[in-house]
Amino acid sequence: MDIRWYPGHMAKGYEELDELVRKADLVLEVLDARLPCSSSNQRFEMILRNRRCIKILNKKDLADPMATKAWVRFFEREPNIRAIPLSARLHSDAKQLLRLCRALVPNRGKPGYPIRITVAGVPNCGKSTLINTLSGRSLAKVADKPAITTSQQRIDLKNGIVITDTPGLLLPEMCDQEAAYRLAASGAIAAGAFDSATVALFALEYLVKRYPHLLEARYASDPLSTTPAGFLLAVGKRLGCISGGGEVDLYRSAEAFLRELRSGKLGRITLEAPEDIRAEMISNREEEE
Ligand SMILES: Nc1nc2c(ncn2[C@@H]2O[C@H](COP(=O)(O)OP(=O)(O)OP(=O)(O)O)[C@@H](O)[C@H]2O)c(=O)[nH]1
Ligand SMILES: [Mg+2]
Repeated sequence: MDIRWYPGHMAKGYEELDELVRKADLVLEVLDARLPCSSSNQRFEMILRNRRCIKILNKKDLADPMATKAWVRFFEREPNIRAIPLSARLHSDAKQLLRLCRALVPNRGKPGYPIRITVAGVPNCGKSTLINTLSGRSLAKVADKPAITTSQQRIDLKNGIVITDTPGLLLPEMCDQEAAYRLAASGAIAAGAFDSATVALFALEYLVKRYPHLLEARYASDPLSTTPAGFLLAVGKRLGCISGGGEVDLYRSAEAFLRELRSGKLGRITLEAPEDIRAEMISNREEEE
């Protein structure tokens, strides 16, 4: 079953974002550093037009540092694109971001002429957390669940910057289902909108190839667990997801695994590398031909 999740506030969210961006001096496009391509929203390109934009690779503390470096190089090959890795909860990172914002909009940030910043991104990527850290107060609602912010919130940082939080937005139709699986694995899609076992097995297939040592270190009770399904069983045994009949409960195991993956229990993991995306694009093109 394909993943599709487009709650009512999102259509309105696009219209309001379009209006907001027209008046913005700078847009912060927040991506998830663990899936920088899959967490990019193609509709933003149209909405942003030629607005000045910084791509923020947030949750860098959860992502593989080597992969994050590769993604920054990948994005910055395009002229005029700035990409910076960040942990939205860190004040030092937020301060550095503020300096960059001021440098990019030197003609504003004076009394009566604030720098107007819009923050946009997919759900649960850390937009509201970033705004709270920038303001030094908990003004925006934050939770580890997608679609917490459902309408815009304008916040005056009282330092010559006015910043607007926006709802996380996804595409109405998710044509790229591999991207949808990564978004689901990261926590950007509501729990009821996808099958946990399918998404867990999809993530495990990648981890078996890229990060087998992390899987083995956390779950390998059985040295034969080298397949995604084998690891899911090992997860169930390790975390005690056992049904009444004494068998491993695969659905509970999948949910427990996704919780561990999202919270960084396995270690720092990135779910896609620039070369994977290039390979996927080539194979999709070949399938279409
Ligand atoms: N580890 C880690 N967690 C983060 C980071 N930034 C945000 N989070 C967590 O991610 C979850 C979602 O954060 P929010 O700020 O609510 O995300 P959002 O983009 O505003 O989400 P929506 O309002 O649903 O669009 C929360 O549990 C945050 O604590 C980060 O840099 N590192
Ligand atoms: Mg929010």
